[in-house]
Amino acid sequence: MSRDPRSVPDDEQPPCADVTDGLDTDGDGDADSVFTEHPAGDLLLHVDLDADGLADRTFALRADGTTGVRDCDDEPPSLVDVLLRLLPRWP
Ligand SMILES: [Ca+2]
Ligand SMILES: [Ca+2]
Repeated sequence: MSRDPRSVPDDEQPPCADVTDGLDTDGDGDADSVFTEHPAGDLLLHVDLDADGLADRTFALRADGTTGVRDCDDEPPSLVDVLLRLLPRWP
């Protein structure tokens, strides 16, 4: 069952997705991008630009065929948050 894309507000800021289980698009060995689906049916690509494990920018391919880019507006993570996210990747 699909939802009408018009029923979901467009001005919702995308969450800062955790990308540590995502794709390594630049081959440096660290995951940096993850795909999610918005309830309206949009396909979202969350990209971590500063390698802290949290997405900084979200690219949207919307159900109506349009595209968009948004920055994540959550508070920056604390040093402890970053270290806890990166710890599982420590050799
Ligand atoms: Ca990478
Ligand atoms: Ca980041």
